[in-house]
Amino acid sequence: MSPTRPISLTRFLIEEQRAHQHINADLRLLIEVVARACKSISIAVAKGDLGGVLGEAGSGNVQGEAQQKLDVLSNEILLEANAWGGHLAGCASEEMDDPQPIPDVYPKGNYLLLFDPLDGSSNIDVNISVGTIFSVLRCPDGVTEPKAEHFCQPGSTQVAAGYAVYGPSTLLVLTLGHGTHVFTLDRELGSFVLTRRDVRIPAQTREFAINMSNQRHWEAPMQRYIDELLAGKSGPRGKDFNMRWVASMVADVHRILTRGGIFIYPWDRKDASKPGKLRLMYEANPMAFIVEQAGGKATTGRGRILDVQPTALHQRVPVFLGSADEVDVATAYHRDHDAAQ
Ligand code: P6P
Repeated sequence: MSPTRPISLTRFLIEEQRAHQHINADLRLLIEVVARACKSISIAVAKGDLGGVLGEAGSGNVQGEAQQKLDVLSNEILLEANAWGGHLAGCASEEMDDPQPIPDVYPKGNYLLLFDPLDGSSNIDVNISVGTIFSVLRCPDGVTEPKAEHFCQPGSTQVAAGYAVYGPSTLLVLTLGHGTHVFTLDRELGSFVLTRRDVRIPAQTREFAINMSNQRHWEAPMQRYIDELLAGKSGPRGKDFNMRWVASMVADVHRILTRGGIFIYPWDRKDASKPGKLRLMYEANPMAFIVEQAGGKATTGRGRILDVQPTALHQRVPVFLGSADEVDVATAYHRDHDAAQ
């Protein structure tokens, strides 16, 4: 019997469109356009020094971070790819202060696309995996020039979300609300091929991901939670834990999607004015959607991330996501602490 032919992203999306009414041709086109843009970004990232695009761009973004040349290039690739298709009303990006409307010369669609074009870009110059994160929302009826407030919808309203991870292989991880699926870029074919359908995150784990250098700045329940992980089998958790921290959210989340774990970026006093480091609209929300569709959980330490009502396009939140049982344990430390106040 001949081996089953690999399922391309295009075939997968057509089959999903047949199976689920809310997946229409415009959404299918949107995902294919974003996937094609991620292929172009993968090629640019893989050139490294040979591409002349390493190092800083000499500009800063709305986050106050120095932009890498590849941040700016990746942002431009995504904007140009999505301008002409007629599927979008507008885009918002970590790299742009304000949303970008679709140019008037092109038809406008009913979707809003938000992205972090190159997450973890501070890792590029040291050749560590980076990625692109994206989120898809519906544009409110009658809005043709979407403003920031039109993007500020709870993560539970997302119609699709995904990330590309530019690692030893380039992967596209995607959810349209019916499971989380992994596609691997076949560089000979030049297309993404389905390699894992309906991924499930193990409910329990012995692995946590956090930047321990911030420990002295955390709230008391966070200190206690991590202390008890570090106490291992002789402590209250009764088992030893391992730690990983890549400092590329896409890489850390993909590891957790693959073998379980908990990823935490909690609030800390380093910059007490900010509610967290990671951005809600184009980091936390898409990753939360992907993780929940794979059977995991995602909270702010006090509530479900997808239920947060956004108040600003670039707002930040604390993030606890991954193996459902471990996220419940970590969140309970915070809720118990709050209840005792
Ligand atoms: P730190 C990358 O800048 C990022 O936004 C995420 O990809 C990553 O998880 C986090 O910040 C790393 O933060 O403080 O460890 O450098």
